[in-house]
Order: sequence, then C-alpha cells, then structure tokens
Amino acid sequence: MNEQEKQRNVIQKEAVTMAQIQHLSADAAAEDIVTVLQRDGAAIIDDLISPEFISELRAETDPFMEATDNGFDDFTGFQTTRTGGLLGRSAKCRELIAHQSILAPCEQFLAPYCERVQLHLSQIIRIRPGETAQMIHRDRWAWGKHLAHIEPQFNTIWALTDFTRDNGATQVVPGSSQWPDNAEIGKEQVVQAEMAAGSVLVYSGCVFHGGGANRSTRDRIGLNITYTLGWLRQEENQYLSCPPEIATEFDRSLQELAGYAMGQYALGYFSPPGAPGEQPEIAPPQYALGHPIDVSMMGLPVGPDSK
Ligand SMILES: O=C(O)CCC(=O)C(=O)O
Ligand SMILES: [Fe+2]
Repeated sequence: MNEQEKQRNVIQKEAVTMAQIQHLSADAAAEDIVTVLQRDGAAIIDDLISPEFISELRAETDPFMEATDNGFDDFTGFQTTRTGGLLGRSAKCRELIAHQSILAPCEQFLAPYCERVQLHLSQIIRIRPGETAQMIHRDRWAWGKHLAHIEPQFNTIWALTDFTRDNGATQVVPGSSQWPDNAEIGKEQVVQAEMAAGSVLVYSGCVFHGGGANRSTRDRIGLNITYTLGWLRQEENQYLSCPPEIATEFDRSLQELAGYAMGQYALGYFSPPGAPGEQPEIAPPQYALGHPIDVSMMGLPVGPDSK
C-alpha cells in the first residue's frame, strides 16, 4: 500500500485544516462516506468503474451528447453541453443510478429527512475547451432559499474522462455545508476535484461548488447523478423524461427510485383515467407500470409521534 492509499481511508471527525477533498477507496464503507460528507460536504471515491464500463456507457450516450447544444446562460455554460433523460436512454447509466456503493451512503445520509430517496436528475456535463468557471453555488438552491434547515440532496459526478485542474475539474469548498447562503468565498477555500476517469465525486446539496474552467484542449466529461428526498419535487421531471411506457421495462426498485412510488403516505397517488368505476379510484404510481395495488405501497400515515 503506498502513501496515497494509506491516506485514503483515514477518516477523522474534525474538519481538515487545509482545503482538500478526502479520497476514499472503492470498497469504502457507507458509514465512512457519510462521515466524510457530514464533515466536509464532499469526498472522492477512486476507481469505482472500469475503462470498459466507461466505453460502453459512452457508446450508449455519446450520440445524445454530440447532438446537444451548448448552454444558454452563465450557469448552464456557453461552452458546456448538458444531456439528460439518461434513465430512459442508457442501460449503463441505469446501472450507475442504482449503484449500491452510492445508494447505501445516499440512503444513510438522507435518512434523517425522509422515508425514501428518489432520483433527482441524471445529466452528462461536458465542459468544453474555453469554458470559464461556473459560479460557486449550492445545488439545493434549485428549490430557492427555502431549505436552509435540512439536507435535501446526495449528489455524484462520475468522471468519464480524467478530471484535472486544467480541464475543469469541479470546484469544491470543503467544509462549507453550514455556511450562510451569502457566505463570501475566498480563492484559497476552493479546491478542485481532481480524479481519474472511473472515480466519483460525492457531494451534498449544501456544499458550495461549481464547474471548473477548461483551459485544456480536450473535453471534460462528467456524469451528474443526484438524489433527493422522496417528498420533494425532482429537478429533472422523471415522469416526462421517462414515462410509464419506458419505465415499465425496469426493475421494480429502479422504477421506485425514479419516482414511481409514493413519496410518503398521501404524496403522489393518482386517479387513473377511465369510465366511472372502471379503474381504482386511488392508485399508487406503481399501478401505472402494471403492478397490482397492495396497500403497503401507500406508505404509513404521519402522526404527531412520527419523527
Ligand atoms: O460540472 C461540474 O463540475 C459541476 C456542475 C454543477 O455544479 C452544476 O451544474 O450544478
Ligand atoms: Fe451544482
């Protein structure tokens, strides 16, 4: 084991003094990932997928990426393409969305705030040469400034190319999760998530971060897969990007992760269209994918004694 590998799995509870992102090995325990995320708001898990896996994923997704136009403002990036709907478009992306090394810490990290987690968005972010740095932000601002009191997200960016300082590796402000929304961030507080292709940056919805500037001559390609609380609105509308006729093909657990499940008791039921009496009056989303209704799908009522 070399020095770098020894460093990787040393988990300390206290914040590190110098701005840095802790690296963990691919077999890191979910609890250790959660501990680092709670402390720093970010961690890198090295070498979780192989070059072969990336080649297959890119064969499925490159045609969509190549057909995608650059962004339309400073946030989306005038030299950046963002390609979504990956749940429906790519079997390899589905494998990553349901990857146990990610889902296990995700569920632990968000457990204090929800009964179930769901997919929030899936997006290939290609930062092209000449792109400038994205503004530093919190992903939870997708819901405005309303969620300062909870942690609503568990996020990943899988490196599909190497992420380097020069090609736009994500900028991260370790330890910033509890800072006020208007915190002033100094350059020395920002580090870049440098990592080899196949590694994954894991970060919270509260940590300050942003895409990096690409001063190189090659694209930086990352796969952003994020998860949120089952009771919040998803950033990418999975029911429209991946409607029932597509979702019906997936494993039950992936369907439910996509959002085809009640977020809580009473959250997300529907009344199937049809003539009077022809359909059940109240159905959980699984029914739209052909699953018979079982009362356990409705979740448990929330009362004064619940957490
Ligand atoms: O592509 C990246 O490195 C980060 C992008 C990002 O943070 C965002 O678009 O919200
Ligand atoms: Fe972001």
